[in-house]
Amino acid sequence: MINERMQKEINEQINAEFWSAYLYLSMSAWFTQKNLPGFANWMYVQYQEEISHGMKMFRYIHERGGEVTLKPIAKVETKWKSPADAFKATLEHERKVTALINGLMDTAHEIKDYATINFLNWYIDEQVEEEANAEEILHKLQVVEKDPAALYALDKEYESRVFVDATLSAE
Ligand code: OFO
Repeated sequence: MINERMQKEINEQINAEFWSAYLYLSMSAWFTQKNLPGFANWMYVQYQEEISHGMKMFRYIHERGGEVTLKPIAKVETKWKSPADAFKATLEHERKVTALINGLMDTAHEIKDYATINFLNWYIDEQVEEEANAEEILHKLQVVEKDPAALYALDKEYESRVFVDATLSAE
């Protein structure tokens, strides 16, 4: 049976993951409207990943005999000043998510919930990747920003990104 405080905090994180999904879906729409289908695809895959991050927690709570409580999803931004601005917001958001995951890990250690420590290790690794990906694309965008031909060439690179379902990966 999962500890009540841990359950509450993971439920809050499910909401944060679904909010992230909503944010990236909004960015995907914005990139589509800007005629940048590669970045729109990258953000759509990111949306799918965030749903799977939330679902991985959803399943974990049930596996531990707990209760999932879904909360309302707060509104998200719908416009950004530039592609680089959208990725700057992505990086800032992922840094916040890293801090949230670290907070969950602090609780798991405090209450000696070893199963949840193990479970959360996957998210600790994932956040390293999430921040690195956003940072790399932001740097590339800052270089090409004033060169439309280079921006379209970069956009092409992200057309091939595909979704990997986190709920299927080992914990
Ligand atoms: Fe779930 O990793 Fe991004 O937010």
